[in-house]
Amino acid sequence: MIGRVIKGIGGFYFVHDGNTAVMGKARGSLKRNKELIYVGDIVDFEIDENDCDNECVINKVIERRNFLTRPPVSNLDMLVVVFSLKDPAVNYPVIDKLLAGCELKGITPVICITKKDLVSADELDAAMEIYHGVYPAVSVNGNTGEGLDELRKLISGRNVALAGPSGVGKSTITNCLHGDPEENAEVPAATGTISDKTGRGRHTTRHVEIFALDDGTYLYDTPGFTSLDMPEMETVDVRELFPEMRRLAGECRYRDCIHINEPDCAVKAAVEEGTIHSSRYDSYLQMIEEVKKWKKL
Ligand SMILES: Nc1nc2c(ncn2[C@@H]2O[C@H](COP(=O)(O)OP(=O)(O)OP(=O)(O)O)[C@@H](O)[C@H]2O)c(=O)[nH]1
Ligand SMILES: [Mg+2]
Ligand SMILES: [Zn+2]
Repeated sequence: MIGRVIKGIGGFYFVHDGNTAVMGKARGSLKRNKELIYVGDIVDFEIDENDCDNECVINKVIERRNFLTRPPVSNLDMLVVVFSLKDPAVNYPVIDKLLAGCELKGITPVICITKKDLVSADELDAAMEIYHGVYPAVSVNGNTGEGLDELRKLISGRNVALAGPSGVGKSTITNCLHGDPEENAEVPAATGTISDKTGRGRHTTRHVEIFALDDGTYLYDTPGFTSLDMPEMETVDVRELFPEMRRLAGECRYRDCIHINEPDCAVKAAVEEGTIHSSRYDSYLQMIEEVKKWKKL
């Protein structure tokens, strides 16, 4: 049988076959080869007839489409980059780096701004404007459920994870989206409160767990991760990770233009005109600086 690993705890895995989850373990040969099983893996498994608890044995991991190491998840096709503008405040370079990581991994990003109840309509509009025409963006109130239908539509049928800083409301959204926890035979994702002293959330979600929604969406709830592993790269590679810059490829005077000090640069012109948002350009400059630093090490 073919199923998806939706949770792993201490050598035990929960495999979802499209209807229900069964608990199981890896076949000895997998363990001997030190083959890892990631949450998100599609696996070949069978029910262990000798086991009265109807546990299963995982025979084989089907080839992964992609995987992340922190957190260890596989086969994502979409990432919802979640952040709030207040409690906690947004750090755009961190968000943009996460978006750039998606570009590298071939994962489609979607932006979800939470806690819209804590800021003015103008503040929210200004934030949405940054990603307008670059990535789909929704704003939600996790407590009332406002905006969640729009998010539901965007992620429908996808293997999707929520990423973003701690305390922004990822688990709150996950709980709203997966609705009936009984059906998943799992407890709802833990939510926590922002610690008053630091203004940062406590990391209440400590492991990765996938919730199967009834529209075919596989929703991954993860600890608050804010970055994806970035490989070493050249400064000219960074521009490829910003879709709004990629679109202007070939329009600068120099083909290897990195859009900083070169004359006749289409990107700098777009930033001045406002068709590329200055916040995105600032994040780009920061990433270029980081790449230069790595190269000096
Ligand atoms: N005012 C307001 N509070 C919210 C909203 N969404 C979530 N919260 C609150 O924010 C706090 C943190 O929410 P969580 O869902 O635990 O955050 P998280 O992103 O899962 O955090 P980690 O698991 O630490 O990564 C909780 O107290 C929620 O009730 C919202 O839209 N508005
Ligand atoms: Mg959480
Ligand atoms: Zn340029």
